[in-house]
Amino acid sequence: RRITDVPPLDKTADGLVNGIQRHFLRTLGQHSTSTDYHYRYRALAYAVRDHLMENWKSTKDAYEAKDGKRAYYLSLEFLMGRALGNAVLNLGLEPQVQEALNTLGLNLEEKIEHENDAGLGNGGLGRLAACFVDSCATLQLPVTGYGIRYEYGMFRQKIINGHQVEEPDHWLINGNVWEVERPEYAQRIHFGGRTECYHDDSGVQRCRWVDSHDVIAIPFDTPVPGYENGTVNTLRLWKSAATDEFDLGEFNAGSYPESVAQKNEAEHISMVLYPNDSSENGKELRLRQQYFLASASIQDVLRQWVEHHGTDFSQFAEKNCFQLNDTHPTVSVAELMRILLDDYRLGWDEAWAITSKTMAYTNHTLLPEALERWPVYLFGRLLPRILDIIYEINARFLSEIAKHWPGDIERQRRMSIIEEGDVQQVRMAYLALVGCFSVNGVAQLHSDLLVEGLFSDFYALWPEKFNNKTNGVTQRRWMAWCNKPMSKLISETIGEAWVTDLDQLRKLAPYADNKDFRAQWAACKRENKQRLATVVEKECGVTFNPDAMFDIQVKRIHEYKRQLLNLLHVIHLYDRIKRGDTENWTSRCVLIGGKAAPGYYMAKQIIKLTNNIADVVNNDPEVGDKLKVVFFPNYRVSAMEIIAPAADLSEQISTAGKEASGTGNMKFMMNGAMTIGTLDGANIEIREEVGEENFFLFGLTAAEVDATRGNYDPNAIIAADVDFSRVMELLECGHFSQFEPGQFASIIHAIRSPDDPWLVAADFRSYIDAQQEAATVFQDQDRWQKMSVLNTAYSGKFSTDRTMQDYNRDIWKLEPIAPNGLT
Ligand code: DL6
Repeated sequence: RRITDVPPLDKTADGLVNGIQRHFLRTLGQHSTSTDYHYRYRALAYAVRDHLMENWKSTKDAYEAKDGKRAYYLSLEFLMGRALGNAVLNLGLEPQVQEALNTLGLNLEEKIEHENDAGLGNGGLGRLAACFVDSCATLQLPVTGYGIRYEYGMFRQKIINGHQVEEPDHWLINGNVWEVERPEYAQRIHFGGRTECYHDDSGVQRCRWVDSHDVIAIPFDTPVPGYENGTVNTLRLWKSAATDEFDLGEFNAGSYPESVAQKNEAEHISMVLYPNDSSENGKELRLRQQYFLASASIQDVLRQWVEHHGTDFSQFAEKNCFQLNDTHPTVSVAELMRILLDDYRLGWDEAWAITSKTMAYTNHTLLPEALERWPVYLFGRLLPRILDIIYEINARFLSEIAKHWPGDIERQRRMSIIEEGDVQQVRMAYLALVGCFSVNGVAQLHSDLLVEGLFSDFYALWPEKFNNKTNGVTQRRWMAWCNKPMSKLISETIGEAWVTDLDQLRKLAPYADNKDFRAQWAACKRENKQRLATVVEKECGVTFNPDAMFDIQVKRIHEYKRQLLNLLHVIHLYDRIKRGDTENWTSRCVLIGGKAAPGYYMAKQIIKLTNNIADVVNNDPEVGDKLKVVFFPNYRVSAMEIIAPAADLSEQISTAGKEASGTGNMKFMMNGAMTIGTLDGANIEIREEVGEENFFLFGLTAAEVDATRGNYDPNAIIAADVDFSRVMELLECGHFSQFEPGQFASIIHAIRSPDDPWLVAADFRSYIDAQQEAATVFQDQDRWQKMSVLNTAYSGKFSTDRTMQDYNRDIWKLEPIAPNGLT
């Protein structure tokens, strides 16, 4: 018998019971009296994972047999969240798992709580990557995700005396059932050293990287299951390790710290995720992480290529595509060049033709501080050979510019990959623009603003490179899994096809006029609100009334996202209650959640202000149920699975032109929340899809925001608006900082500053009015529920299945491949 001759798995509840018992006893060594519930979770997870393993293997075999084109999604972040529920859903095993757990006296929801979120991302960009790999598996596209296996993910947020306190997130502490180590595919990564030039056997001058201090990259693979289709794709995450575990000489000589110094330094690379979502501070370790990911992943792809095709790279570009998630992995452009030139001895032109047909770049932000630049001296010290190659790419590029725009020195300076100045810098976005055949933004407005502004010089040169790919989210996690009551109602009403074809939801639209359906819809929403209320009570000690409007803003805390504007509205409502202006009052429960970058003072002040306002409002008997406010601590993927289905009102209130797309906005819409928002990012497309009558619009447009600069007088705006003046008075008299005088001085100053880039005051009045309109409509529950149904019905565009089809049609051009005998 062969080692692979394993009897088929039993998919029945009984089979699962056997699997759980077997893993509990034989894999984990537990016995019946063991009360450590974590082991019960793991036994269940192993039993479910068993059902993925064979499909994983058949998927790989099918991809190899087909030898078709492959794509690789390179990202410093994959915010995967929990895996168990997603696997159960995608395998179609939920009824059997429920039954098996009943038999064993266990409960699925409870077990799921034992899994730590894989929080290997900051926010939207990382979660997008997770939704992308999910959709690729469902579409049976041969796409591999490549990232870093951070030992510590996004920090855990505690709130102490209203302040954010960060704690390390050791998510791997109890082991990780979902990963498989693949030491046989480890790669060696160079750092430091120098470039040496020499003549090869044919007398051609070549270069190589010598005297480097190397690190080993060890891959850990996570299965990514498609929805009931037999496909299981791979997310390959790299862990760093030393080339030598320790220096035995040093150890024998009695100096233990020195003996493990190299090991420690190497392991630092994959130790912790950088918790900054929009500004990188030129940290050396971050550049190490970026190169580590790029080099390990590209070497891995080339290893597979050479295994199957030898060193003939003539077809490489036709069969491979790297999608670079933001500027973070764009050093890949130079790394692929290096390997082709130095290791496989291709000529420059040949290597460049391959590289520039293989690399594609996605931009995720217009904020200038998020466009990474690295000091040349740092680059040269850490990656000397890579810097040589970037210089050469730049020299050739600048001569192209000179030919295209003769004599235009200013343009050459503007477009150069190397920025001149006191400290020369490598502009990573420009390296991507020069080296990639495709450059996309993540919503239509964002893509338009990129070519009109930030990248206009490059657009003038290569208009054909630029395209838009509006983001999405996966409806499997963000509806089918997290919103069971609504999913059930939808499937009973229009069938189940929406799970893999979200446009099907349009069939719900006529039901918006059906009173019975609306009542059922409202009942689902209420159940979800009750579930969130229970969590809020536990986490924040505040009682949310499920009949009130749940008004929610969850996302990273950043000034451009304008949580502050939300707070000004809350203060306004509080002021109205205190003044007795409560006729036809709509009760609200306001929930704000999100993490602030640890070094971002203003963001942390916004958290503190939220908590202080919440203290005053929630403890005032005169306010009672009319208004409740909480700051939801440690916002993360698994929290959003409870929050999104419960929202009535989705706050998408960034300064127009600043939010590239947003994806939380899509999750809320899909779950039947109404958006209150500016014309920013994907809000514009959400409004187009659902119709302007089902969206609460306010605020300046991106063009008006630009026109307001230099011509902005917030103090005059405040003085001319009685409500606004009263709000500022409450803030300024210390009403929310009774025992902390001056606590919010910087916030007050920011609102009143003519230089406030986020124009909070400019949008105050139209925001308050839009909020009032939302409150009025909420009182007409018939109308509200109708709008809610329509929001879900028209959310089909915002599935990552559509986004991935767009990437595939325009950029990757892959053929779907079904594993043998399975569809
Ligand atoms: O594309 C995913 C996501 C967008 O939805 C957000 O609008 C955008 O802010 C975010 N961008 C980043 C990049 N920041 N940095 N660096 O996180 O991407």
